[in-house]
Amino acid sequence: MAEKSWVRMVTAQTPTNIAVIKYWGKRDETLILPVNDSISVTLDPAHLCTTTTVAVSPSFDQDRMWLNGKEISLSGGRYQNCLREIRAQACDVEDEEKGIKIAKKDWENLHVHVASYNNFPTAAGLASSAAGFACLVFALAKLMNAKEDNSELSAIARQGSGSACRSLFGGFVKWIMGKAEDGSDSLAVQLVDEKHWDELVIIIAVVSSRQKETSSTTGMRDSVDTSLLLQHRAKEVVPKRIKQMEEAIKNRDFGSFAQLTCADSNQFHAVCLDTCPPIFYMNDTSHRIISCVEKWNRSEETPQVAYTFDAGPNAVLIAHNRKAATQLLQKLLFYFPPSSDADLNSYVIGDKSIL
Ligand code: 2P0
Repeated sequence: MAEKSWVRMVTAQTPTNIAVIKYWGKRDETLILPVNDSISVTLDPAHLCTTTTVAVSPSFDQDRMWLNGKEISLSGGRYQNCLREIRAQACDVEDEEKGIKIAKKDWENLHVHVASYNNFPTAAGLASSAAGFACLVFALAKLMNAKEDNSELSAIARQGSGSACRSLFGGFVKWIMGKAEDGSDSLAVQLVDEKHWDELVIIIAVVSSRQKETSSTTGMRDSVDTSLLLQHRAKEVVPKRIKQMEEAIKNRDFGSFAQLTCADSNQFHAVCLDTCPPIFYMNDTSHRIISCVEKWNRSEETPQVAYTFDAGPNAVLIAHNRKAATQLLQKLLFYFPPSSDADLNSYVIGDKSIL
């Protein structure tokens, strides 16, 4: 290895993803193995994304990480698992321009520094950990010249946060739950790329940017331990919905897509209510948004908008096309005017900017 003064850096950007068939419940908490398959849509990186710079230098004496400018501990098992797994895949690096040469065996003695920024509220049900771990693993893989493809990297990102495995791809992505005990077949695959259904417009109504009260990890654990509905959902409901959703996406069948997306969001929140103690992620504003979309969809020949809510009150609204998105924004602004008491305070436009 060359002298101590060099630093090698890589920067990557990874968008967040929104599940249309939800992941909720683990069968193995350490390896992060889910109780069912899930399907998500990845947002345009221009909007909700994480930007991560990773650096390695012989002058670093420990692994360190800063999130949105504040140092955070890397001692947690999830970070350690990702760092260990990616280091195991590290290869020789030769950067002639900078005169840097790192042999495969050197990586176990080198430390990394990580600086990560989210351009959206952290831990407010907008899947910040998904973009964060996906970006960390992707950036480290580039830094360390790991040869793994994105599906193989997804199985590493999964060990940071389950939903992170789906952010390694654009378009619509399926996380296959897998069967192997070691988790080697629990990984993400791309169903279709971002061009396949590009007339969809995703609008996120930020109902609250406060941190959620029940973390997904704790909530899932309680649901697995106490909810009978979760057992029924994982065994009977999701396998059928996954097949139907794959068909709807392949055929760009918005009516089926919207029906499945809304039903799956509602069942996920029903599982949360069926958990002991019950978990409330949505609030009154979320419920009003659902009513508004349901009423509108029923007044049309086919649904115009799908809604889905994750572990927080924010609404992810997927409009059939630009026209439906424009109408949706008009309705949102009418029912939730920014100056009223409603705490719906901003709109974040994902996927395609329509403002
Ligand atoms: C999803 N969510 O499929 C579901 C829907 C929230 C509701 O994945 O414990 O942060 O890190 O694996 O990935 C949020 O859970 O949980 C999530 P961990 P994660 O997007």
